[in-house]
Amino acid sequence: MRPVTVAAAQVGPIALETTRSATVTRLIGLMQRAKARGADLIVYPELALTTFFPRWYFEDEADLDRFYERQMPGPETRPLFEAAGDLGIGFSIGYAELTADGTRFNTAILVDTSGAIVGKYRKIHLPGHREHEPWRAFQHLEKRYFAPGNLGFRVFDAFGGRIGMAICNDRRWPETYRVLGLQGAEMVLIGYNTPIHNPPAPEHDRLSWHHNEIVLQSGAYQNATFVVGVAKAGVEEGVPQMGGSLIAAPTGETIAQAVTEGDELVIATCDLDLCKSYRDSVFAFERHREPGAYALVTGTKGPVTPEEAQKIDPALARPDD
Ligand code: CDV
Repeated sequence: MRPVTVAAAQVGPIALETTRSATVTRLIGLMQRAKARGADLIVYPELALTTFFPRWYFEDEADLDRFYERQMPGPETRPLFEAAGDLGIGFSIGYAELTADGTRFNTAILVDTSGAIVGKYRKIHLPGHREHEPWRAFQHLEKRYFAPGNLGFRVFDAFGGRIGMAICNDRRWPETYRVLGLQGAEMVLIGYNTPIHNPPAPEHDRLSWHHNEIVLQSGAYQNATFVVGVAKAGVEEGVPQMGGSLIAAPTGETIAQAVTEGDELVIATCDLDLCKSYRDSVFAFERHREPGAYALVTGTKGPVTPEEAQKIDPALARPDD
């Protein structure tokens, strides 16, 4: 057995004016409670240090800067790293990153039980829109405020296993999990901020929890990995965001799930050896995958006509005798 006790630290709303230090103190409280309940690793949501600021249009780029971290740890976040080191617990957290060359990323890091950063991921699938769209009840300006991640989907050997990270909208895309699965990921950590109301498609609203659960479960099952989904939940600055934080096993089952829309620890002890049974049988990639038949997956970004598809994958044009 290779047990890892993981705590999905669902976080309730963070107000616009809440200070970084107040939020870090709150996150440390969750960390202490997780440690008391035996956790080796605590996972915080996407952009966990501030309110979900892409819901506002800021005309002046300078107004944005207060939401971003220029260093990690920085003066206000260092106490989180120190608490982790003192308690001997690892963590993963999402935050807005502003690099030295001025690039903005939606980032997550993995920190080991000594308080050292051992992995970084920058969000690749950025949802929403780039321009101000006043008709919406609220904005979702991730495409404006972040560049697409440039680190790919990497795995990190830590906590006695192989860990991958993804962020929010990434969880809806099978490619995310498959790229991590092909590198042997045994646990994928995914923080999210998901408004229940989807302005361009309000007919999806009632299905938010269903969609969350099916993508996390299928990502886990189809790639023989645990998946930890962690929400920033509740009504934040007037916008209801879904909770539903959960831990899915390689069986495809949810083994622990939040019951509130506020601060809540969702904890499970995950035996990473459970991944092996699926990876050695139905999802033994090296025996059963047929990448030669998947040319369209990387050969086009959007839908193509059947004729265009044949140019990308000549097998689609072959006479069927
Ligand atoms: N933060 C996100 O990436 N949110 C998206 C919403 C906008 C659909 C999500 O996929 O949950």
